[in-house]
Amino acid sequence: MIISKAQFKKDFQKKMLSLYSQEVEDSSNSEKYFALGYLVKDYISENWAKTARKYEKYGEKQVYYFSIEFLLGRLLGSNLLNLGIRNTVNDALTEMGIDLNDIEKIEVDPGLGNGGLGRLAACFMDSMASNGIPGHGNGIRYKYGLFQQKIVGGYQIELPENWLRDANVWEVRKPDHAVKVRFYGDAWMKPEEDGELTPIHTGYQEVLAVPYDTPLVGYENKTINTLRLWSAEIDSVDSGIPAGGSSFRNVLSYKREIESISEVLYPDDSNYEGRLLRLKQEYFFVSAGVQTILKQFKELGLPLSEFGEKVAIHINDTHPAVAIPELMRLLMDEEGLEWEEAWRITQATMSYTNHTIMSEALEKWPIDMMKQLLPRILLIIQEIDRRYRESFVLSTDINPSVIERTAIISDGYVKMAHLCIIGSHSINGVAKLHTELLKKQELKEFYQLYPYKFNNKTNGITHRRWLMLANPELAALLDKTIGDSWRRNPQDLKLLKRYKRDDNVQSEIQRIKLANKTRLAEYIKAKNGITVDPNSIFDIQVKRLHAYKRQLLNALHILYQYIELVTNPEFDMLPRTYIFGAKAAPGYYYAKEIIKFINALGEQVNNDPRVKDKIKVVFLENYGVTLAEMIIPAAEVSEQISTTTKEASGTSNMKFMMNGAITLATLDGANVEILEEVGAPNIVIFGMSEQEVLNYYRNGGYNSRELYNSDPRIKAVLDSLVNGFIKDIATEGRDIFMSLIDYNDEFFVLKDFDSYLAAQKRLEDLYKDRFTWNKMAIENISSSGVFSADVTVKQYAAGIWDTRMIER
Ligand code: BZD
Repeated sequence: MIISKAQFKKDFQKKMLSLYSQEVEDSSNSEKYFALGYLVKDYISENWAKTARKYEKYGEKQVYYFSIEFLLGRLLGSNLLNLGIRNTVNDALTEMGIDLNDIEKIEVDPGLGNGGLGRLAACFMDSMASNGIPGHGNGIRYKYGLFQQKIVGGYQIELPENWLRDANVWEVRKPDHAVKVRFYGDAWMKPEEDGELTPIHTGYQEVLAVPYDTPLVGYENKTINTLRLWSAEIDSVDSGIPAGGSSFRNVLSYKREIESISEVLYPDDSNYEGRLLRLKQEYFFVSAGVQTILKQFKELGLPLSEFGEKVAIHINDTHPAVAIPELMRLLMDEEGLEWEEAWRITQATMSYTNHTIMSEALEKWPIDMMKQLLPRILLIIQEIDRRYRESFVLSTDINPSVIERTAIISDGYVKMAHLCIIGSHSINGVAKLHTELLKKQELKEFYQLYPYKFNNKTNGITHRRWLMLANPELAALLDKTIGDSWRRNPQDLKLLKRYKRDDNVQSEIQRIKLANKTRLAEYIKAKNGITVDPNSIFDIQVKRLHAYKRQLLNALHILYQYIELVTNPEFDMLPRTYIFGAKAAPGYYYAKEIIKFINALGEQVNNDPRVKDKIKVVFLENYGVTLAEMIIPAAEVSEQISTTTKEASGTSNMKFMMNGAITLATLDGANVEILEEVGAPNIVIFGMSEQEVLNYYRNGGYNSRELYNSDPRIKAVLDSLVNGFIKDIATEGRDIFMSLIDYNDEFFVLKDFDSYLAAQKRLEDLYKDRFTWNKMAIENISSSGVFSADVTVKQYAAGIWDTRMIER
């Protein structure tokens, strides 16, 4: 959109008056944020309505991305950017004596996701809108996002994340579009006189699902898609009140029960009640979404048989898997279709992405739980399962044990990944290696049955948030050097390659990195009270804390350097600042112990005069999207050190690369493709190969105690965990020691230790030669374009959803 500074100023002043009855000069930063936010939403509104009409007019196929998480990050900055008015607004505000950055900081970062999966959904939303793909999100409007993390005495403490305390300027509540979702009751098939069976569902509880819509603004293309998040509300006091009647107390507790459905992201699932609530959440947003999509489709006046040509529903991991039986239910019970036709439409509509091969993360629900909560849905799943099994009756080349293992219902559980594979036309992994592992290991039998359903879609990130917004100085340098076509076509970043030896560009890259490091150093000083030298190497690992991601390997290497520094007069190293950011799941005890270990290590190293400031260890609390936007542009080393085969893709690896960090990596997930793109001289690879890891797992692991006894470095490091050398980790040190030695080092931390040390040394040698290092940084930036989510969503659109892009 185009707007003059003068017009904007007028609009802003008017908005301030209408909202707060006061002048801009007299307003607080918070008031300025809300006035600006509501004004930007007004700017968005016109094209929001138009986009919907345009899609309708051209009869465009619509994609609905169903995800239990959307980790959007702050929206003021990205909306201004995508509307194309960020510079104008910034200049106008500056003239009014206002700093846009100060205002942007007021916005709460809505933490409606755990990590990579939720952030991927958000990147895809941005990229779909920016490429004119009619793609909308469907999820839950949690009242509380992922917990806020505080570090107290080195330990993680969790506090509620009340992100809605102040108004959310971006959402629009649409009570008139509310729908009802049914839980509990009894369901059965009633035989009719004509021999037909009619589905009956009685005694259910009805929950009102109220949608809140958030605009998803495309980059300078007038496209505004919609993220629809559902909130659970009590319908009317006489619907479904439990036995005991509608006394005030009963109504209140009933209201609380209903509202708890959209209360918190990922409730504790270590007990039965928690798990039941999770299943409720899944069906809640899925049913509301599918009902609405079907209703909108019917308004087009087309026959239901064409549903799959006009609608694609994408199932982001198995959490929305009940979309499959839910669409079947609506098509049969509400629309009167026969099973076969409903099934054809459902398969044509649904597609599924798998995000993990970790078997403990694969969802399965006890049949009894499903029977209690979703009786009609269970009947449909049982019928899908029965027909699946029956479809093999005549085939002689399929082993019955294969059918048993791939069935949806077995051992008393409903297996959600199996439901997704059987009920969808497409299943994809999120990086080449991950997809290959699905095909040859985890889902091998399904791959043999349905090879045509399997495909790879390597993850991507939006270069608008992760480069343009997070690193404006680098973005400006790119514009100046190679023109600004990369903004629309991120693969044009490769034009920068020509400048990898250019003195000017090299020194600019280095200057910008230093500026970003300095900014982060100031933040660290303010937050953690630690002084770090912006001229030291900034070595960063930020991601969820999980044993397979191996923050422990990083920490043990720091401990190794520390021991060397204080015991070996010969040892020398370049000064390095190790930065961590990681939340541990509240019930994940071991992960929390590693957080404590890192903090204790930092406390000691940072304050030991013998270290002479060669090492600083910083743990930044409450890692999330907003913090990532400051941390990632300041990184020089990107730690991507998961146990090979365990990280499905990773996406922070792509963000770091795009910002000129050098990746220190195992050949896991998308690191493999990063290596392919950037070339071996521009990345530092270490660790076991996929084959070695798989072989060890097949043979029950390796002998870590032997390694401990034979490698003096490992022995010194591990002993210092338990002999009091590192203070204040008596319990944690012992538990970590035991996990590595007594429990045989499940994630090969020690097995990869030697190789990791050597890689760290190579990295340091490379850093000593600034010309080489800057050249590597430039190679990384210029090779990162293929990891733009724009590329990824276009592959989904062409290969899975069969959607067109609308002309900009
Ligand atoms: O998904 C992550 C994978 O671990 C990454 O390798 C990958 O890059 C991203 C995106 O594909 N998985 C998750 O983030 N998973 C979850 O957050 C999650 C949430 C709820 C329940 C189970 C898993």
